[in-house]
Amino acid sequence: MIRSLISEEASGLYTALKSAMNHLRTLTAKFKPQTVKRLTRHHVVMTSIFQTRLYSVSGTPEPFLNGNHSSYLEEMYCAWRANPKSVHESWDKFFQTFNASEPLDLLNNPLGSLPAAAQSQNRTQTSAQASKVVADHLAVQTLIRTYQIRGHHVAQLDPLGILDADLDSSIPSDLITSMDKLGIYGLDESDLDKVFRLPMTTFIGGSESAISLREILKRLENAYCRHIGLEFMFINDVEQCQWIRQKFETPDILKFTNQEKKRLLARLVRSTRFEEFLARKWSSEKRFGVEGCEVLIPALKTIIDVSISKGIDNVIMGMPHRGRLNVLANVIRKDLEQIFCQFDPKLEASEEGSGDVKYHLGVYHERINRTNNKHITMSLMANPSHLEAVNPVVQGKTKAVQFYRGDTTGKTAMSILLHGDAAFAGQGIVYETFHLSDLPSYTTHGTIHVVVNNQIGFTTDPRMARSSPYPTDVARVVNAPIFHVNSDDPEAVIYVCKVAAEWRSTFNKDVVIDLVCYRKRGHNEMDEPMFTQPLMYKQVQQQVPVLKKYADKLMSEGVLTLQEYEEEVAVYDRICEEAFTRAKDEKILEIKEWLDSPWPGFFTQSGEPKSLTCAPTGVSAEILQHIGNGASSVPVEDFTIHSGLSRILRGRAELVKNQIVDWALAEYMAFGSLLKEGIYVRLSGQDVERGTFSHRHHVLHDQDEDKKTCVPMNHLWPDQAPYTVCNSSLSEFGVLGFELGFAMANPNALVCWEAQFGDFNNTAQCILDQFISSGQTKWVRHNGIVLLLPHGMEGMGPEHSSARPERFLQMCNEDSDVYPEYTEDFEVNQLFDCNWIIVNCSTPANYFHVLRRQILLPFRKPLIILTPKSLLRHPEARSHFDEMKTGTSFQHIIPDEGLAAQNPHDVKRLIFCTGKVYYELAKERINRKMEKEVAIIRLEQISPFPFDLLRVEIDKYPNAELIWCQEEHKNIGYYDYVRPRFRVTVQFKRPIWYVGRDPSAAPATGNKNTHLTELQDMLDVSFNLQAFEDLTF
Ligand SMILES: Cc1ncc(C[n+]2csc(CCOP(=O)(O)OP(=O)(O)O)c2C)c(N)n1
Repeated sequence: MIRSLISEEASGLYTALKSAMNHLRTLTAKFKPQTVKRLTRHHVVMTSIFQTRLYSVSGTPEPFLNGNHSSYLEEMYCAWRANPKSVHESWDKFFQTFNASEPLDLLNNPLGSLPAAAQSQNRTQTSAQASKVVADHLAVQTLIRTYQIRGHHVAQLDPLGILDADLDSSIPSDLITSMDKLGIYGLDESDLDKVFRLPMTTFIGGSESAISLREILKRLENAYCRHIGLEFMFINDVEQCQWIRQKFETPDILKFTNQEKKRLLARLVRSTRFEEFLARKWSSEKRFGVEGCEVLIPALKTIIDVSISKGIDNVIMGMPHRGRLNVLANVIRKDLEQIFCQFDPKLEASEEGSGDVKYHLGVYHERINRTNNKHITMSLMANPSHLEAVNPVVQGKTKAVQFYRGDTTGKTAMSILLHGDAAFAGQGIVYETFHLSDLPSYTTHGTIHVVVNNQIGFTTDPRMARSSPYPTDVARVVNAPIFHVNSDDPEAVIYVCKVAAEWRSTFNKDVVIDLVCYRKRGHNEMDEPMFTQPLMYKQVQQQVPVLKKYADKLMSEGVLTLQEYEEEVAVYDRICEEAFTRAKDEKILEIKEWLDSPWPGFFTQSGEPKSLTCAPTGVSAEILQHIGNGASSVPVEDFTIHSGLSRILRGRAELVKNQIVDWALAEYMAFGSLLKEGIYVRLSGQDVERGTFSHRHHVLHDQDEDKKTCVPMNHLWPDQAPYTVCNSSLSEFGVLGFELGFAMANPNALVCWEAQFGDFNNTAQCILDQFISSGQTKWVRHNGIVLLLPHGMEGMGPEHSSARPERFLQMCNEDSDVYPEYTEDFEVNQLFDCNWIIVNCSTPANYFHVLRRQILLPFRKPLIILTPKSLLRHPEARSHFDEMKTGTSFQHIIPDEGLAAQNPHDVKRLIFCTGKVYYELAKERINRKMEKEVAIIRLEQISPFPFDLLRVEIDKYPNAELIWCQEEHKNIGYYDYVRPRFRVTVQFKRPIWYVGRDPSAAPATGNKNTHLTELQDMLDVSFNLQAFEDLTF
């Protein structure tokens, strides 16, 4: 196939050369000689001026005279024009020939035949020789490029020598693995000692610009096919490709000083001996050791050292189980006794935290980096078992750290993410997180990814675990270079890590290091790997540990003596032994020591809230007025907004004039007033800038100029805190995780994530289950993230109706069967004890208050808000400034304030409900003229359950029948949650009847008529005072 391609290409070569030459003549004629000279010096500039597309996708056959070759030709021609002596004499001859042959008629002439226009034998011969030289040069250039693209396929990456890292044992046909393959390029062994001028797109020559083909092959082999496999030619940026080529192709670049070698050995000693120490002391404990990839520790330390030398002083890391203890001990440098004591079964857990330490809790550590003597902060984020789920959380926290220190380019804080090979390939969140990496409001300006590619996932062979050649292919979507490296070559690993850190610092883009290694034991130390991977583990058993291999190497090089090596080992063993002794004195495991994001000054020294009160959340009418004006106007000159939006703003102005707010205005006022108080507000999610329901409009777009936008919220006060509102990528898992991480960095910020529709929260279920609902209990970590989940049965069908409140409620930690003890600070105490707060506000004012309360509380809890859809524009769903003014607060319940409340003894039925259904019930009550007989009470905060307030209301209506009415189906919504709580509230003395839709598997009907019938049925029963007459409870 390739052969036929080449001969086809060869016959077209003259045609292509002729047109290229004609093009060149025209083009260079336009340049002054000076320009030509400059272009030859700056290849990168030149290629962009000539607009050649340099890189094709790896694996596709490249046309022989594609843009790349023609750019080479251009390069040569420009150099020749500037100075004929500057190019090889063969090129000189070639250009003389072509320049002289005017006009050329080479069309349809096969390679090697004579041009019809040739006038003399001499001239013909010269021309033929010159064309051979050109063809050979072009062939060599193709060959170089082939290695750059496909060399990694034959690199020796697997330390076990069993599997191919790309899961493909075939050798690309265009790599020169035997001399006969030179024929593919029209070359043969006789060409091996011919000298070829090297193109600008390679650095294998070092200081030489021309070398023999034999040497070219050797150097390409060294750079691309040994222990490092590089994937970068898919990157659409010439400068970045050149940078990588220069880093890896330059001859002898992989040279280490003796001091560097010794440091590397010392780090390998620590990594290896740490695992061995744990194995000796706790032979029957799971450790998820890093054995088989001990080089991980020196690798991470190199990344950190180099990054620090480039200006980084804050590193935020996320990693799975494998090697976590070793990373804690030897990278983060957590006290060893703190790690060892966790293996003691007698250790008591401290009051807080569920003791999920060894493989999951995070740490935060400030220390001096010994290599640079710089003060640095390192944190490892707490993570659940769910592999890769921590990735977006780490990114969010990193973004926040950068944001709060004004680091807009990621020069001082960065993230490192570790991955397992199976998880990196298999988990979709990896892809979602990569897609955040270059978005303005989400970028952390480059993450260094390190894959511990032990070529197995639990018991699963990689050939059954992925469809891509490498586990890292997902990174190609963001043009991140991927450096595969054989982990048994520590120097190659360290070099790759150094380049990766420099890459991040130079280009502020992601990069992946694939440490191809093995797993010495089973998935954990108790597992038998021979059951499933017998051949692999026969080889593993014969494997010489990397520490021994490297120590032997250094000793054979004379860099190290045996005595020095043994001392290094003994010193570290002693450190471990001493820590082990001290660990025995640790009696209590203080989980607080394992916080990845401490909030200095927010809590007392002992980690308690400074008070257990919450100030009223209202603000002055002037502030409301001011924000209202801001929300109804365009704060900048010469800005043309859409006429429809002008109408909306005029409508808002009218409301504000009358001291009325709708939903959008209430949100504006909550955000705006917090900004005034110096609280940063961030709202992120799909289409949040305008709002899915076109009600928000926080970003105005000029109708005449692209990308000219204005965020009026940022123009409210001169000294206000900044406001970020950002449309996210179409991801829930990734973006919610990101915002959770963002909220972790600082308690004094309101961080909100909005789902497009509430039901989409379930694609982020892992973040909800593993982090948000249980994070504090497992990891002592408070978090005040706010989730806005549009919810409501409005006939839109099963897909857009339910935010699944039942799931959130089911995960609340409150005891449903116990009436809580009432104290003076009951409300705040209840909030303090809960794992998250769930509200369904029925008025804009209450929405305003609950958002503000989130910040005024002396602690942080996640807040889940079921937000409205039709209520956004419902004429009744409005609030007066009076409900938001100074002194007012969030109402946990909204009691009936109408006729029923005036004569409570006459009330026959008391309906409890939450959210939008209130408006349907209230309207129906008016229609039926039952305002005196039926009272309606709205539950605004569903969890924690307002037991005390409800008891007061129930007692107030002694003759009323109690009903829970919800528009959701019986098995969905709130009923299962409220039922037991109502029962304890009434001390099991009165029944509380259910009114609502029947149970259903789908959250809503897709048929509009059925929807309306169901609604009417529900209203009929709600106001049928005989409906439950003969029933007992
Ligand atoms: C999301 C998720 N699914 C399944 C598991 C169960 N599990 C734990 S480790 C593991 C294998 C991981 O393999 P790999 O990513 O290659 O890491 P390694 O253990 O080999 O270091 C699996 C499937 C998990 N922890 N998380």
